[in-house]
Amino acid sequence: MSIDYTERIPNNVNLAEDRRLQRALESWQPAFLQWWGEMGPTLPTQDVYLRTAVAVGREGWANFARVKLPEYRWGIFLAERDPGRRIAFGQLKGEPVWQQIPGEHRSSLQRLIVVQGDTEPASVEQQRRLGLTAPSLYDLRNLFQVNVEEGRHLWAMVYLLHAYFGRAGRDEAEALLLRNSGSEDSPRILGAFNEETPDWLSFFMFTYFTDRDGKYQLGTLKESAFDPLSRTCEFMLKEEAHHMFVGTTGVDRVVERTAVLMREHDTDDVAPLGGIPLAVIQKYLNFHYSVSLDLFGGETSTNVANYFTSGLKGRWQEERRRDDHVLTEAVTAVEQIEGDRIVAVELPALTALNHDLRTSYIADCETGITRWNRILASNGVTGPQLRLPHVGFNRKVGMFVGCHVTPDGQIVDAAAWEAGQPAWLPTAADKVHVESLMRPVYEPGKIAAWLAPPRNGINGQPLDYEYVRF
Ligand code: BYC
Repeated sequence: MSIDYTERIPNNVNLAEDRRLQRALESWQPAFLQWWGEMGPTLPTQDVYLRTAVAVGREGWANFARVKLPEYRWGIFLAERDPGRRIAFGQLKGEPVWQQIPGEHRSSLQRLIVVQGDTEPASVEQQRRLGLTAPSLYDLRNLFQVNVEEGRHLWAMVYLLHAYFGRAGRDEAEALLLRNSGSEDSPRILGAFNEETPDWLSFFMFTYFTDRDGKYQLGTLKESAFDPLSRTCEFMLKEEAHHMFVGTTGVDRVVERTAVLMREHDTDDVAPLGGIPLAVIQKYLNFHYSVSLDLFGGETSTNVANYFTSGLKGRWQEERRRDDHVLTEAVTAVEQIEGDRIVAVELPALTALNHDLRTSYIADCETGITRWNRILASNGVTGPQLRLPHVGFNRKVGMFVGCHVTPDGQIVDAAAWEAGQPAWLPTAADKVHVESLMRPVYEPGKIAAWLAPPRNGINGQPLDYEYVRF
């Protein structure tokens, strides 16, 4: 299914055949562009070497070209429709998927789409000033790639709101541009999207941990009985892979540089040498991991049980699971707090689906840890290792709220928590040091000294390619 680029809004949904919808979206478009101008990247550029989706199939789905950022062709792209697709889980398992929304599921689906949609512009807002301090043109280009695609993911959700939710959907689409990350009066909906991303270490951690929540949440929405949502998320996931690549390889490069400095100078204190100490990397990791765990909601949730039972939101890789896909009888082990201990108890699997998704996410996060520790080892750093903190550490959502859990998983009192914090979460001094390293490096082929160069360029281009022109 090709994408029509002759339209004002590029799309593969035959927008031209639905004049009302087309007009509605065309009237949202200037508001989006105004939002991009005010809340998008602050660094002025001439053009950027960007990937743009041109088809939704497996092969050759995107092309690369120099693009003026505000002229990026944001559009509406859904994965191809499978006419035989059936609901894979819940009470309606085996029935054909929906092309329209059953009235009784309207408000729940709208809520899910709004929550998903809200995160996309939020991340662009969080990252808007990073262009001023990029460690290379390669990294700067990657930042802008992530930003334009998050903008496109906003378009994806806005399309669904306009096409399927009438007046209420149009109002929600407007509101997505009115809430802002960190705003006192109208913040973004989910906690992690109101945190700052003030430096590139935070950006790499965000794209590793928070974008990975996006992967898992989109994976569950891809299972939805509401077929247009499923198809939208399927295509978003394709774009999302690069965002996590930016995070994974970004942290790789920071860890590699730190390890080299540690070995060459035989010290853990690489800060005076212009590196980021491993302990500081660990603290940033602790922070981003814990706020990202909050994005999975409570360990037990009747919301999620209802979403599953009614077919709105499935599980990660639903169709690969070897069970009845209905789960009315199933139980699962979930951590609970018992006095000053954390123990596992059996709970109905249906209400523990957020926990189920979070478990898959945590296993995926572990792959980064293994990778980074391998980089440390291969550079001769055998002592300290990176690790994920305990799931109860620093939590603001779910059963660990109000409970002081150390990265090791010990429940401690408020005084011990206060005393331990400087060793567990970035301190003001850590942030000042990281901030002091954030100086833009905009000469083609040059890289800031606090991280290693990337292994390869983008789309086969050399590392000294002029990825961004001013
Ligand atoms: N902050 O029943 P519960 C991405 C609310 S990231 C604030 O446990 P549920 C991306 C919750 O809404 C993926 N509030 O929650 C990444 C509920 O409120 P109501 C984004 C929170 O519904 C990087 C109440 O607490 N997509 O794509 O089972 C860059 C009770 O909670 C939070 C989605 O999240 C929080 N962290 O699950 C760009 C998918 N957590 O309804 C993009 C859509 C919970 O009682 N969203 N609450 O007023 C969902 O599936 C669910 O809404 C959640 C929560 C998983 C978020």
